[in-house]
Amino acid sequence: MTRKPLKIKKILIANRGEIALRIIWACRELGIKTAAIYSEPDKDALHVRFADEEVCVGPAKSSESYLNIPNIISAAEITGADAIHPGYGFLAENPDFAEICEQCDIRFIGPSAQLILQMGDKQQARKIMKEAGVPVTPGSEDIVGSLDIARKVARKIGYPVILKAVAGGGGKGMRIINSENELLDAFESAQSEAKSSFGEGSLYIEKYLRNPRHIEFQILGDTHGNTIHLGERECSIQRRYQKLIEESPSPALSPRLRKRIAEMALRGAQAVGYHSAGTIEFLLDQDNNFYFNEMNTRIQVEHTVTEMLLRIDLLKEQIKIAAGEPLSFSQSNLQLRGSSIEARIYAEDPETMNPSPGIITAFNIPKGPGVRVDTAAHEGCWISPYYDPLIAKIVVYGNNRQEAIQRLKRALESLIIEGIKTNIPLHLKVINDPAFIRGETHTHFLDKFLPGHTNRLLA
Ligand code: MV4
Repeated sequence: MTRKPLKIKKILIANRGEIALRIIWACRELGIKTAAIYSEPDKDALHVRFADEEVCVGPAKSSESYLNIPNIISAAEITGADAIHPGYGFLAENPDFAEICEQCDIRFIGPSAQLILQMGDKQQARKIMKEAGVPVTPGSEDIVGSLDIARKVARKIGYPVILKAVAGGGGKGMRIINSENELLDAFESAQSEAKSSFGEGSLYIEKYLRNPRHIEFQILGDTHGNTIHLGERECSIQRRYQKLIEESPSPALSPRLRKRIAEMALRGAQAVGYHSAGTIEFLLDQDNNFYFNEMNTRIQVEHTVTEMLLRIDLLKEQIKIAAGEPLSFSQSNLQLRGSSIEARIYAEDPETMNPSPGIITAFNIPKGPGVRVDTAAHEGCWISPYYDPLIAKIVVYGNNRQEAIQRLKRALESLIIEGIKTNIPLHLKVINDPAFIRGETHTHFLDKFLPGHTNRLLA
C-alpha cells in the first residue's frame, strides 16, 4: 500500500475527550492546525477550547454527532482540513468512513479502508494470520454456518469451546460451551445477539482457553517498508471487556518469549502490509502458548503506556506516517528499560459499576516524578451520560515494576475527584493485592474483587 506524500496543514479531529486533546498536543508539536468537532452538550469541552477552529456536528446522541459521517465530512470541507484523525472508538474502525474520507480527498489517519474491513472480520483476520504462519487458537477454518458444522468442529477440537461473532470484538455474541448438550442454545443465542449487535450473525469456533492473559504488541509501519514493534502491553485486568489497568512490559514474558511473540506480531503486520499505528493482540495460556486473537487498526486508549515506557510519541509517528514520511526511529533505537502502568479512571459507582454522570466539584491531578495524566476533565466540568465514562488515565513510569506500582499508588492517593463517583477505590484494591504485585494476572483476575459481579462469560 503506497500513498502519495501529503503536506498535512490542518487536521480535523473526529473525536472528543482526552484523546481529542492528545491529538491536539501532537499537532501543536508538529506545527499542524487543528479543527475540533463537537456535539451540542460538548460546546464548553476542553478539546473545543484548545483546537484552532471548531464545528458543531449535531446533538448529544453519538449517532447524530460523533458518528454523523456527512456532517463530519462537511466540517472537514468547511475548515479546509486535509486530514481527519478519528482517535479511538466512534469512527476509528469504520471502513466506510475511511473510504469516504479518501474519496473526498481527505486523508484518513489510519490504515486503508480495505485493511480495516479485513481485520474487522475476525474470522478472516484469523485466516490471514494463520496463512502468514502466525499461531492462531485451534478452531474452525471458516465461518460455522450451521449447528451440524459447529458440532463437528467442536468434537474435533474438544470441549470447552468458545463461539465468537465474525463481526465481533468486545465480547458480544460470545458463548463458552462446556459440552455438546449446551451447543444448541449457545449457537442460537450467540447468533441472534451478533445479528442484533452487528447486523451480521456469522459465527466461528475456537478452543476455549481458561484464564488466559491478554498481551498485545504495538506496531508502527510506514509507507517506506519499515515495520517495527514497540513491545507489548499486558491488559489482563479488565471487566466485561472494559480494561482497567494496562502495563508494559508484561510480568509474564521472559526476554525469549517476548522475542518469539514480537516476531509473530511483526510477521502478521508485514503479511497485511500494515501502515499506521496498530496492535496485534494475543492470548497467552498458562503453559506459555500464545495465539493471535485480533488486530486493532486504531491508536488505542492505552498507547500512553508504551509512550511512557519508551519515551516516544506514537501520535506524532502515526500522523507522520499518514503524511507519507518515514518512521523517525528504527527497531534498534528502542531499548526496553523500566516499567510503565496505566490506571483508567471511570466515572462509575464502585458498588454497582453503573455510570456516574455529574459535575466535578473538586479535581486534583497527581503530579511529581514519573507521572503522566491524560484527561479532558477539570473542576466544574460536566461528565455527561452520553459517552464513554473514561475521565482520566493515570500513567506512571518506574525503574522497575515495584517502583511503578508504588508510584501509581501514591498518584492515586493524591487524585481527588469530587461530585461524581469513580473507580479509584477499586484501583487501590487491585494494586495492593499480593497476586497483582507478584504479576499473577489473567483475564478473570478482577472477578474476586467483584462479589456478585461475575464475568458475564462465566455466569
Ligand atoms: C477467548 C478467550 C478464551 N479462549 N478466546 C474476549 C474478548 C475478545 N477480544 C476475545 N476474548 C476472549 N477470547 C479463546 N479461544 C477468552 C477471552 C476473554 C478475554 C480476552 C481478552 C481480555 C479479556 C477477556 C475476558 C474474558 C474472556
